[in-house]
Amino acid sequence: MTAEYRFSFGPWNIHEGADPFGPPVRPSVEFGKKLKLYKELGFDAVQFHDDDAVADVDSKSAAQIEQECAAMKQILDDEGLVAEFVAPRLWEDAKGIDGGFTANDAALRQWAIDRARRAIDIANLLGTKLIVLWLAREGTYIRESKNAVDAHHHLVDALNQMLDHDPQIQLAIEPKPNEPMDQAYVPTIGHALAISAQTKDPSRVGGLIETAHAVLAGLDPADEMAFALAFDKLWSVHLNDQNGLKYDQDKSFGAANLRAAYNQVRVLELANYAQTERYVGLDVKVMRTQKADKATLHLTNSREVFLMLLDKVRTFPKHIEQQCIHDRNYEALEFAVLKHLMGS
Ligand code: 3MF
Ligand code: MG
Repeated sequence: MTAEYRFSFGPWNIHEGADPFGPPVRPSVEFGKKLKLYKELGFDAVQFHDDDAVADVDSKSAAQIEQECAAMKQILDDEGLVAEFVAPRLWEDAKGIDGGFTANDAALRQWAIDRARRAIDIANLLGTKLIVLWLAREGTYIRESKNAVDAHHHLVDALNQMLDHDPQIQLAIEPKPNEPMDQAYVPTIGHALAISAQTKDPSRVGGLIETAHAVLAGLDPADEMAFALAFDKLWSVHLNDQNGLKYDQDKSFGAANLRAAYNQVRVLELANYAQTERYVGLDVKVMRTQKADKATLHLTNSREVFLMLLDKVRTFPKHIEQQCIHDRNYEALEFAVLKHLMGS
């Protein structure tokens, strides 16, 4: 029996279309309305930032956090949705300006750890064991501004404190090589898993691979996924697409490189990812040009492309693959893949 894939996206994927050069072009959609769209669009799980669940999270008491999360959990239950993960949004807070866990100021490093602990509490209250760490500002604009060796120790220290805070929690690092920083400290899944191995409980520190981030690192997203899958460390994905080395585009899945998208689906399928019951997450931006009433097509299109490519993976003639590999005739194998993808 083939397991079924389940899909998630983050509420930030339905957005107003502002970019660094211009203001919003669509009205904002209220959070509750976004949640109502999930099932309709074919999605089962919500990716949360901590402050999506609890606005202004730093200023709230434990009791307030509990109350607000209970209300959010009730909405999720009513909609038949689950929380996939919670991610501490350190990068939007003024305190995180120099990075959180690797800030030069020890008091700010402590703030980041405290905030991450709150994100763990929120995850528990929303019913998920997964924390995603996109280490947005953990890096530098100029190398001389930090001691990079110390920074890695600070990162391990922060991860250890999160692991201590809750013996069940799992941490998935989402590597990205640049943007907003010139250089990030954890650019690839190799770096993420090396750091995992240095923590007090490597079995609870894994990764999330985003297509665009891998492309920005000059790597193949399917191979990045395979590396994590080989060691049972792929705990989520952010499928999208990226047209070369430029700003982080978060294009619809398959839109820039259909062949690479096919290979991402193929590697997930080869490793029985669906059976792990982890989610196929999307992290896609709608084009700024899109009218408000058609501003969720990037989500449904990405999901549909995934399912169409899944069908391509499952129907690829295995005997041709085996014969070509046996003959070491990869030219023929490549042509067979292209023909299959083009429907002939
Ligand atoms: C940035 C990202 C982020 C993370 C998200 C979850 C806003 O390039 O990909 O999306 O995925 O914050 O940690
Ligand atoms: Mg992402």
